Amino acid sequence: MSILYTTGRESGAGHESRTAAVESTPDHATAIAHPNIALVKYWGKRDDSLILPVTDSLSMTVDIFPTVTTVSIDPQVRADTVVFGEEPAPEHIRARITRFLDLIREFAGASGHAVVHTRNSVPTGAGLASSASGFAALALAAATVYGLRPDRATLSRLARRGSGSACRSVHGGFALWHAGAGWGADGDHSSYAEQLYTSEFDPAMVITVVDDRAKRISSRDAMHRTLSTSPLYLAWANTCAADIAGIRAALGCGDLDAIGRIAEHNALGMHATMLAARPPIRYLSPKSVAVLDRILHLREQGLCVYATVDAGPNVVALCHESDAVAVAAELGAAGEHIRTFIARPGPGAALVSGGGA
Ligand code: 2P0
Repeated sequence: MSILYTTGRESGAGHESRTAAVESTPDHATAIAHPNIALVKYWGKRDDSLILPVTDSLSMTVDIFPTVTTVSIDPQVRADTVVFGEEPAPEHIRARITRFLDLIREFAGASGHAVVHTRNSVPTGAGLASSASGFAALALAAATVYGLRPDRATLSRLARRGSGSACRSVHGGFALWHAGAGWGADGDHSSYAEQLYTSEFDPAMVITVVDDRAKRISSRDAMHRTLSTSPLYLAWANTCAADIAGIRAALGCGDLDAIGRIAEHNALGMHATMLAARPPIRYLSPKSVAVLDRILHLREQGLCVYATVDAGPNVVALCHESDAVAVAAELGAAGEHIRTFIARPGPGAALVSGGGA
């Protein structure tokens, strides 16, 4: 039996980039999207401005911590306005969102400034990046109010321009981001995520927050430094194609052990590339290592549980859903002030209102 986690229409095609303008365009649209956790990481861009990655990556969209974003066109305002929760967004974020809206407006041949309201449900400082869910929701809501009806591949490409990992949150369940080939328009058209079909199985993730402080170096800067200075970078990047093939095969037969084994070595390999960067980047903390040790210990006791770690100290354990509560209890006891959150495969980006949601 195949499983498809989705709330939206899928398209595997990547080249039908222009989408039909809708006949009647709503004056506002609200979209929801969830974060994703990569099992084969995206680490390194071949083009910074188009956000074209060096390697393919593969992730699971989760069912917790959604972002809900409303975009309204307001002919009265003289610049885009961005509100996070109840507060105006900091200027550098407003500027990044305006650059993204400019892209959407250019793509749609539309004009008019927007008011953007975004609400993240990630608990403050949970250490989970909200840029993936944020730009996936924003891409869908903004495309809709500016009169586009993008298919999933095109929506994924648009979301990628906001933040690379956002192109995977367009899809529910497991998604593969094709790095694509070439540069400029060729690269842009060929770099998008598609949803992967899986056998029936019961994956869960235990998100283990060991440190909720802001990181000292952003993933964008860390990625750049690793690519330009780490002698280990190419060795790691060269392993990603085989890791993707291995996980795709394992998804096809629901082999969580194989998925976890590959995800763990891919993530630790990515951290090794950073440790070898100049100057080095070390996101893993003593508490991260304590959690990694617990995961190893649980595995030695016969549990199917594996680790992945993003660009930060927090560890995500991949396990069977039936083991998740026990795994969370064990990992939560690895040190003081550790919080755990259990996630399952979640849905793709979806319209909540506007555009015939
Ligand atoms: C990932 N990360 O695959 C990897 C693993 C972090 C570690 O995608 O520069 O915030 O906006 O494209 O998407 C974080 O990178 O970076 C990320 P930009 P993004 O999930």
